[in-house]
Amino acid sequence: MNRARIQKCCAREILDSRGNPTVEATVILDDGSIGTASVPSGASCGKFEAHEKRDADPNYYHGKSVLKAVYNVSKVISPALVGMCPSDQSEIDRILCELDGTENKSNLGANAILAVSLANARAAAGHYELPLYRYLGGTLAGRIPVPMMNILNGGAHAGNNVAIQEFMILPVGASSFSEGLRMGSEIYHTLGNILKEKKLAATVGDEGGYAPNLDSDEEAIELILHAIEKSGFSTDTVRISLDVAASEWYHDGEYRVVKRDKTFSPTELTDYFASLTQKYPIFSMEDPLDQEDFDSWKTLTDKCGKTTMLVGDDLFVTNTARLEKGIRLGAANAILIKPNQIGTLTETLNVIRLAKENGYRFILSHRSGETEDTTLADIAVAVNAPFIKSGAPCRSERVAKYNRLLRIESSLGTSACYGKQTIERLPDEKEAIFV
Ligand code: 2PG
Ligand code: MG
Repeated sequence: MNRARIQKCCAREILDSRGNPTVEATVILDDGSIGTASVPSGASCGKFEAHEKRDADPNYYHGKSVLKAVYNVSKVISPALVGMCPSDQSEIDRILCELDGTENKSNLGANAILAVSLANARAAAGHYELPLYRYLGGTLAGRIPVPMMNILNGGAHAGNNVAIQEFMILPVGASSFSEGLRMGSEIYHTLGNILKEKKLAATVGDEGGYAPNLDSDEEAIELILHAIEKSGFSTDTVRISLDVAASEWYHDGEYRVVKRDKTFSPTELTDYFASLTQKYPIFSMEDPLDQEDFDSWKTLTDKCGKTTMLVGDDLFVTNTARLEKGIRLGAANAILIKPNQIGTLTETLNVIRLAKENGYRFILSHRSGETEDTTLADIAVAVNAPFIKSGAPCRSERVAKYNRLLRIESSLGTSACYGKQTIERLPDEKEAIFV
C-alpha cells in the first residue's frame, strides 16, 4: 500500500473557552490529508503535570500567549517529523519526547507536543479515510462512555462560596448514550429552575454548571438529589459524583478550605469523605485528598474503595510511573485521563492500558479551559472508556464532545453499547465498569 508521509507541521495561537491563548497544530501529509487538533488548559493543575509553555510577557495576553510553543511546532518539530509515516504514532511520539529531552516536556512545551501528536493521528485517520475512533480503536471500538456531567461548579472554577470543585450526575441506568444525555440535560434545567425558585444565582461557572452561593457544600448535593427526583428519575439510574480537587486546599500538612473558612487534618478529611459516602448515594469521588498524600489515599481506599470509585486526577496526572505507585500502595481505584497532563497520545494510551490491566477504572476528561476540539470523544470510544467527563450539558466547548458522541453513536447503530450492556458485549471490560 502506498503510505503517506508527513510533509509539514504548523501551528497557530487560538483562544480557549476562558479567552486565553492555546495551541492549535496542523499536520499535512503528502497525499493531501490534513489533521488539526488543539489543546485545552487546566485551572486546578496538578504539580506533576507536563509543562504548559506560556510566553510570560506581561504586555501580551497578560503573559499567557503561547507563541514560543507555536514556533517550536513549525521550527523544531516539523523538520524532525517530515518524511515520517503518520501511522507510526508511537515512533513519532517517541521522537517528540526525545526532541524535548526533559522529564516534563518543559523545553518544547507539552502544549506544542500534544497538539502535534493528536493532529498527526487525525491526519493518519484521514489518510485511511476512517473516523478517528475507528482508526485508533479498530473494529473492537464500540462502547459509548457514560457522561459525567458537571452541573454545579465550585472551587477554582467559579467565583461562588462552594469549595468542592465539581458536582456531577451520571445517567448510568439509561439505555443509550443519547438517552443519558437527555436525562442529564433535563436534570440540569430542572436544577436551574430550582435555583431560580429559591432566588439563588443560576449563572454558570467555567464548565457550564451553575455556580450559586450556598450555605454549605452538602446543600449542593441536596439540590441535585432534588433535581434528579423532580425530573422523574431516581439515584438508581442517575448517580452523583464529586471532584473535590483537594490539592487546592493542601498546605503544610493540612487542608485549608478557604471558601468555607475551615481546616481539616488529613485524618479528619478522610473521615469526613468516608462519612459522606454513607450519607449520600455518591458513586465516585475524584481527588478527595492531596496529590502527595498517598497515605490518606490508601486509608480512604481501604475504607470505601469497595463501594465508591476513588479517582486520582492530580494524584496520577495521566502518568504511568505515578499510577504504578498508586497500584503498588493501594491508593485509589480509578484514574482520570487528561492527554495534556502527559503530552502525547501514545503515553495516554499506555497509561490507559496499565489501568485496564490492573482493574483501575478510567475516565477520559476535558480541562476547565477547553476548545471546540472533539478528539477526546473519539479517544474515549477507541479505548472503550466506561466514562467521559466533559462538563455540563451546556456551553459549546463542553457539548461539542457530547455531540460528537451522539454522532458516533448513530454511526455505530446497533453495534454501539452503553453502560451495563457493555458487560454482555465486551466481556473483557467487566472489571472496568462499576455500575
Ligand atoms: C479537573 C479538571 C477538569 P482543571 O480537575 O478534573 O474538570 O479541572 O482542568 O481545571 O484541572
Ligand atoms: Mg479533577
